[in-house]
Amino acid sequence: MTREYAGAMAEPTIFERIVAREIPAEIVLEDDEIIAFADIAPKAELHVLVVPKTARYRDVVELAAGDPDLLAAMVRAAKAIALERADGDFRLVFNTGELAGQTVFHVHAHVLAGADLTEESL
Ligand code: D5M
Repeated sequence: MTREYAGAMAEPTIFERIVAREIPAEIVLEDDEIIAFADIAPKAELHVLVVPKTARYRDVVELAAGDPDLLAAMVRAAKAIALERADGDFRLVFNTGELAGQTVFHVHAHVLAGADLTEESL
């Protein structure tokens, strides 16, 4: 896989390795730009990560500045997954920065859905 972002000397993130099929994941949606798979540590009945295949963007702020269409495609993918796998409603979370709990520095959206979401809200 071609490394495209500024930190090309850095180790590939776990998500690049999933895109490259180097490690397994339960993939629920994939197209040319996006892959979506089940979170390994689910925090809701449905917990899927929507991830652009490009590793160019570390977080949603960089993505919004660099490729807003790709950000919009992530939101559309989230809605499609929530419609297919839950009732269509969902929570979209972008942890942005270490102090906000971001652990993987390859932009990703957490799509959370299911009945349990109404028990605890932001
Ligand atoms: O979210 C990073 C998320 O990535 C966190 O919820 C766990 C998840 N994760 C980590 N490794 C894997 C694999 N191998 N498969 C599926 N999900 C994974 P953050 O917002 O950066 O804290």
